Amino acid sequence: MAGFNKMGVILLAASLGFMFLQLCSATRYYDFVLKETNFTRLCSTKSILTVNGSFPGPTIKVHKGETIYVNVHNQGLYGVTIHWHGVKQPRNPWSDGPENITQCPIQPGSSFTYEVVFSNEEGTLWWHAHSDWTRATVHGAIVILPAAGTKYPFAAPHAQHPIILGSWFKSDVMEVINSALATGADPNISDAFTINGQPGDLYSCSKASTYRLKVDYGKTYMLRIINAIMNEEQFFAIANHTLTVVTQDAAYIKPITTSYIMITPGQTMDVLVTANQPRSHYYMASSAYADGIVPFNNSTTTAILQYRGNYSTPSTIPLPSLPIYNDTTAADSFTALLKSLASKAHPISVPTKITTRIYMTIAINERICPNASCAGPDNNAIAASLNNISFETPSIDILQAYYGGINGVFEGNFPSNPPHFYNFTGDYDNSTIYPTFGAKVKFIKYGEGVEIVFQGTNLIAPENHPMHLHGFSFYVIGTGYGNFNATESPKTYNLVDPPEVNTVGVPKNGWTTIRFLADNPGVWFMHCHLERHSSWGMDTVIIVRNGNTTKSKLRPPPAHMPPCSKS
Ligand SMILES: *[C@@H]1O[C@H](CO)[C@@H](O)[C@H](O)[C@H]1NC(C)=O
Ligand SMILES: *[C@@H]1O[C@H](CO)[C@@H](O)[C@H](O)[C@H]1NC(C)=O
Ligand SMILES: *[C@@H]1O[C@H](CO)[C@@H](O)[C@H](O)[C@H]1NC(C)=O
Ligand SMILES: *[C@@H]1O[C@H](CO)[C@@H](O)[C@H](O)[C@H]1NC(C)=O
Ligand SMILES: *[C@@H]1O[C@H](CO)[C@@H](O)[C@H](O)[C@H]1NC(C)=O
Ligand SMILES: *[C@@H]1O[C@H](CO)[C@@H](O)[C@H](O)[C@H]1NC(C)=O
Ligand SMILES: *[C@@H]1O[C@H](CO)[C@@H](O)[C@H](O)[C@H]1NC(C)=O
Ligand SMILES: *[C@@H]1O[C@H](CO)[C@@H](O)[C@H](O)[C@H]1NC(C)=O
Ligand SMILES: *[C@@H]1O[C@H](CO)[C@@H](O)[C@H](O)[C@H]1NC(C)=O
Ligand SMILES: *[C@@H]1O[C@H](CO)[C@@H](O)[C@H](O)[C@H]1NC(C)=O
Ligand SMILES: *[C@@H]1O[C@H](CO)[C@@H](O)[C@H](O)[C@H]1NC(C)=O
Ligand SMILES: *[C@@H]1O[C@H](CO)[C@@H](O)[C@H](O)[C@H]1NC(C)=O
Ligand SMILES: [Cu+2]
Repeated sequence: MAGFNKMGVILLAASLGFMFLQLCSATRYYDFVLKETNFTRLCSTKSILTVNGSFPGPTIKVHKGETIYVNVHNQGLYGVTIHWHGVKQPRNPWSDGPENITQCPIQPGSSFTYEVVFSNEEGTLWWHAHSDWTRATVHGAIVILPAAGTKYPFAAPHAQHPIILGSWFKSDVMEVINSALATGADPNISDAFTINGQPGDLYSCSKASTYRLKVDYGKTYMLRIINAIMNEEQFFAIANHTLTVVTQDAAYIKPITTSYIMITPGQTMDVLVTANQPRSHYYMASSAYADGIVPFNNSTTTAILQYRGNYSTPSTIPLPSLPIYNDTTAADSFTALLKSLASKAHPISVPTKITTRIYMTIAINERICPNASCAGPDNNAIAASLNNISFETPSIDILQAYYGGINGVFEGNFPSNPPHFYNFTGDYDNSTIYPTFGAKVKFIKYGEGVEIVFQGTNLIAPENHPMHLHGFSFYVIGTGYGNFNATESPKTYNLVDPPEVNTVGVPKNGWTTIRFLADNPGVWFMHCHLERHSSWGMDTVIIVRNGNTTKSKLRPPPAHMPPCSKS
């Protein structure tokens, strides 16, 4: 230490501090390179669109309230956009992402920088492509740590790992959706589910690459679970281990101790797991919760929770017992446990003054096919709708059209009620089989207290629909089976500690009520997160108008939004 004088130590400390600052600011900029990459799964190799050649893509890590910039370079074969799922992006829909809703696609050979503005989110969210079905392979985790100087509302875990549930299709996903839309039939189902990109031991040719999570006995781990699956809700469990769920959709909940979870596409949950079992290997596993009549892949994806230490490799690995695919009781009894933490440090604020009420039916429909030549029901094409309007995506983004006053891109007449009332969950009402089509949006004034009742219907193929809203989180204040009853149903509302989420599963032939304050001016997509339903038109757009102060007005657009192609 002879050479070290006091000044040297100070200089060293100063330069370390400088390096630290540089590292911190460096993490605020990300480059995403979209490109085709070959992957081998289920005994065959195919090219998929990826970010930086990885599936799932890179993890983004921020602290609560930060802003990051992500420069997306498209070296792929077609136009793509990226969405920051669950990030509210106050006043900044320009960087929200859904194709032709808030921007036109980033064309091959060009790039676009997203400014991703975090506010009160804390926990786990995710990013994914929002163009056709590209999100199947273009997605990754967003980890949002507590702000500097604040803590988790529970003992900090020893380590944390994203656990991303995905779908794997042997064929090209764009062909899967394009051929389904061309024939009017259901799209082909996926060939496997994956955990962190790997199908796991129960699928052929997959054993060598199964994802392994190595743990030390006695330590507690946080699994940041993301359902990035295209079309199926999931049950997830770990053999012999108890799960403690502490967040949902980047908001703290009252901890739930459970042997399994049910998670819909679009949702995220942080789960604490203590490695307190004999040192060995244990499967974590996930399979579909599918309560409809549509086909799905009834297989199980696995990963291995593997204790470190000296022990002989077990000859068999225990599998958790997951509820069977149609166990609605198991799904509902888990979902019923989700309640906001609603503590002093993490308060909630459920709107009580409701000034905008929307009653919205959710349905699978038919689109009349010339000469009855389609492969869907009644030789028609399958469609889907909200309030009997099947959303048709325009070819100029709605945000640009709204901001710039371009006529003819969208209509502002999305209705606040279904076209007529009938027994939605009982009758097969022929007058609503055929929806109307168009890009109809719902305008809402800045500052309104909004309540939406989602009403499932029994048309064609009823099932649970995970409804997702961009630009907001919302409180799920009530849910039930059958038709919403304006007298009876509100008596069951929870205004004390309802969960605050960005995606909610509306039960099959049931209803769900959500509330939020319309405090984020902009153009915000709302849609079912089952990808095939969204492709069929189970979508709409909410435009929250500007308020009367600078802080309640939309920001101006960034300099270079991707241009819309002239066609
Ligand atoms: C992606 O790859 C590019 C270059 O190939 C690199 O500069 C960038 O840091 C990578 N991004 C991430 C998030 O890893
Ligand atoms: C993927 O593999 C195919 C067939 O082996 C090959 O022709 C192609 O160049 C590969 N693509 C990439 C991006 O490596
Ligand atoms: C869909 O599945 C059918 C039957 O297995 C197959 O013939 C067809 O090629 C598949 N289509 C796509 C786009 O994968
Ligand atoms: C896991 O639990 C099962 C059922 O309770 C038990 O039979 C088995 O011994 C446990 N496995 C290990 C490795 O502890
Ligand atoms: C589901 O996945 C398994 C395993 O990959 C596969 O063998 C099967 O063909 C898939 N399809 C169906 C309809 O189950
Ligand atoms: C799905 O698999 C379970 C076993 O895991 C089985 O009991 C059930 O019958 C299967 N259902 C269908 C529709 O294949
Ligand atoms: C769930 O599916 C199984 C087999 O696929 C069947 O035996 C059982 O009756 C079904 N349960 C319900 C509630 O539909
Ligand atoms: C978006 O608009 C472009 C033209 O600007 C069009 O090529 C593309 O198909 C549209 N995307 C969707 C999902 O409609
Ligand atoms: C609606 O239909 C369901 C299923 O057939 C039935 O149980 C229910 O009683 C009906 N409700 C009304 C109000 O008729
Ligand atoms: C209603 O639609 C169903 C399915 O297309 C058809 O079978 C039935 O005959 C129709 N009923 C009436 C009254 O049109
Ligand atoms: C501005 O808007 C708020 C509601 O967001 C309203 O309470 C207030 O009266 C408005 N002020 C003016 C000057 O219009
Ligand atoms: C709502 O429930 C009340 C009973 O409290 C019943 O009288 C009324 O008919 C129901 N309304 C509808 C639309 O089913
Ligand atoms: Cu749906």
